[in-house]
Amino acid sequence: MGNIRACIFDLDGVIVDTAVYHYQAWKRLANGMGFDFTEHQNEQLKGVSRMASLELILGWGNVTGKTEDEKLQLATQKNEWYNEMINQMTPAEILPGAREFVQSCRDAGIKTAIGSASKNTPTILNKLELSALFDVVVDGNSVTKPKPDPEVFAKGAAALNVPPAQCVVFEDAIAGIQAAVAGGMRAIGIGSPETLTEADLVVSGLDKMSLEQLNRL
Ligand code: B16
Ligand code: MG
Repeated sequence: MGNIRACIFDLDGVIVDTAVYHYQAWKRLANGMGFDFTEHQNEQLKGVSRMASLELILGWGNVTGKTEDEKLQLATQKNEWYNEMINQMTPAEILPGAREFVQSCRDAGIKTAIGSASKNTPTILNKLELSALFDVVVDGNSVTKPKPDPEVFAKGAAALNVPPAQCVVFEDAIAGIQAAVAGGMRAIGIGSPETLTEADLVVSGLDKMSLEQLNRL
């Protein structure tokens, strides 16, 4: 199977679309502090860690002077609301073609991993009944440096015991593509070629991916 031995998948925006739940929870938090939070702003939080997202939102609302403790409380409150929603998720919310493509990789002997910024990755994989499809899960609980730092994908490759040059990363965020490239891996963008300009290939979703395309990279 070509020289690709491992596929590392971002979670949000690649396997499942949790952006709508993040949006609702952040909006509730922002509204509670007296300002609005738009879908356009939510777009800018894709792939961004929870605390970094909060900092951006406080900035947009011109909120200053919050202590670290207060920021932690706000992030915890948002996460509680977010968890109420993701705990209701079912496998019906897996994005089109995602399960099938990951399974076809495994059938071809290609190793599979998740590389996500989300600390809620285990809950989401569990709710989607996808945990068994991945050999390794690296998420926000085990990384210290956010994308575009390559740490999350480098850890995935190391845990799979596959050299970066033989790994492909699937990502929907610009910072995620940059993280893959910085880690010496090939990158497939999920989204639009106009946005994900540094990717080796861009497709609209995993339903448009095939093993033949992996071979041609
Ligand atoms: P949590 P990904 C990212 O996941 C999301 O895109 C981003 O919007 C979110 O803030 C981040 O996870 C942290 O999520 O609050 O659950 O730890 O795209 O890297 O899979
Ligand atoms: Mg993502």
